[in-house]
Amino acid sequence: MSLGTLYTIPGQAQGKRVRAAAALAGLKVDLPESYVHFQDNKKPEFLSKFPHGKIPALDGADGFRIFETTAISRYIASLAPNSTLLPPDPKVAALVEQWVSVADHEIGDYVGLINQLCRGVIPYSKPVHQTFTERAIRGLKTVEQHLTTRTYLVTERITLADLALASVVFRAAPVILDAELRPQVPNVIRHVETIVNHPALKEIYGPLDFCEKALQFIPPPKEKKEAKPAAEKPKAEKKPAKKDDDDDDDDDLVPKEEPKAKNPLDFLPKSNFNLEDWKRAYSNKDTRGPNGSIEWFYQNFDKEGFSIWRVDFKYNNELTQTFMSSNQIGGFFNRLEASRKYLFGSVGVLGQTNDSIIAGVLIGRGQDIKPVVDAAPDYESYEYKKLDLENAEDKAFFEAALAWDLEIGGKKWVDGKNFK
Ligand SMILES: N[C@@H](CCC(=O)N[C@@H](CS)C(=O)NCC(=O)O)C(=O)O
Repeated sequence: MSLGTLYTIPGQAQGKRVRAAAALAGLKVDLPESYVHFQDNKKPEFLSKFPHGKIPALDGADGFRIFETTAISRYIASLAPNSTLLPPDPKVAALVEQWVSVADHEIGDYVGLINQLCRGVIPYSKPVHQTFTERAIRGLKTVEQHLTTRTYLVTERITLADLALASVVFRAAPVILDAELRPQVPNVIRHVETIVNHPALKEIYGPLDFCEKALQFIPPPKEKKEAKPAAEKPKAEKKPAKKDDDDDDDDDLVPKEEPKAKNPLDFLPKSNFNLEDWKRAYSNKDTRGPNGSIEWFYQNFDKEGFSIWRVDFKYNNELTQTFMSSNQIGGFFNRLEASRKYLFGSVGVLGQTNDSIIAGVLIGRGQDIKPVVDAAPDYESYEYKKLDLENAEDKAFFEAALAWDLEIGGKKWVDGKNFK
């Protein structure tokens, strides 16, 4: 029999912690049949059960309700006294509590705040970002030191402390655990790999998503003032003025472009599709209709030399205000600067505040998008799917993203950006 319904969403690390506790306790929890985050948790039905309006939250089959990750996990562990999750000895149990607290408040809270700073959810401050990073690393190093001589945090078996640490480190992987930091905390990495690969937990966690470089905040680009080529001066921007370019003068925040070695994309066989001409056609012409830029595109496109991709943001459930989602796209495009010669993009925010998604299309040099987009350190925050213009659905998607009238699952395009 099921313990009840656990409100969570598949990618939520805190939800994974609760589900992992249930799996190791030998208890079944159901996930809700339909739950739309940032929508259903704001409804009176949800709030009357869980007044804080956050997930995870457990709606017990016996009528008992509880929210907050730590409390739900602890409740589940206490229902399975024979599991190893919460040892009965008061001192050992207190040590479990100690490491849960270190994971949550000395690492997890800072990782969450760094993520929100970098994604523009909280107004960015470089010193604050640095301070939070230092504090998270201090927490990680304390755990690292402790794990040097131990497999698990408290006993010889997995306790709630291990599940707490693993869910926090799982969440930290794409945010701060980059190629430079990982070798400094090898036992933390070994620990999280042990937990997420445990046969009973593997399906719950899924793969770890370590970053190459820690997540950074890049302010939206300032207006480019330089003159356009005289020969074919583009018409005035046809898209609405963007309201997100901020006035931050701290140039230190913008990574300086290093002179690069020749890009391997330059060695691809020559293509007769001129990306610059396309960018001009797109800027100067109406998008749809006779003599529009889509018509120009089909007349000139070279599918051997270039490929077309659908792009979707992986963390839509973290998006709040649509203008912030738009900043997210602006930041991504800004970080793609080094690929300007190889890339065109039309990406938008679809939906409304607290219920939006980011999706669009890219046209990239070659048949693989990775060498084009990996110029942006956060390129892995997006999913890429190659589109086939012979396929009517893919073609319609491509055209709608170019024309900024794309609609996905009832969510309408509200704001967009072009990478030109
Ligand atoms: N203190 C809570 C935090 C959980 C939390 O932050 N949940 C987020 C999703 S990751 C949420 O439900 N946010 C909805 C909202 O802010 O309205 C816990 O540990 O369970």
